[in-house]
Amino acid sequence: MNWVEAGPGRLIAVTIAVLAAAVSIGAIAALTGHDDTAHPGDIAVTIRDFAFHPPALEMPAGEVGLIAHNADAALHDFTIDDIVSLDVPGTRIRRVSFTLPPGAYTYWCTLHPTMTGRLDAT
Ligand SMILES: [Cu+2]
Repeated sequence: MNWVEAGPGRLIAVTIAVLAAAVSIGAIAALTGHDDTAHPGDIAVTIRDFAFHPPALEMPAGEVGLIAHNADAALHDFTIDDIVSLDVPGTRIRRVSFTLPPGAYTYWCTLHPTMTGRLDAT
């Protein structure tokens, strides 16, 4: 009945391997700064079919939290020139915060320049 005795040892080894993998993934996420958790007051943007939804945003100027959900398979980014650029891999959610002075802006995807939107910060 060796398999009975080997059972728990094997389970512990597998558990340790799984925990080590989980710790590694957590460390990578921390190093790369990925944050896909929405914070209260975040502006939400969805990217779908190579377009931003909504195509226009209004928000108070100042510190802005933006959470972008890329529903496409392709990599996109959310860029406001000289202010922010956020890569959003396919099917992923990414969050970024930045300071936005009052004004009218265009946001766009630098990988697909026909993807644009208008943002008014007051
Ligand atoms: Cu794009």
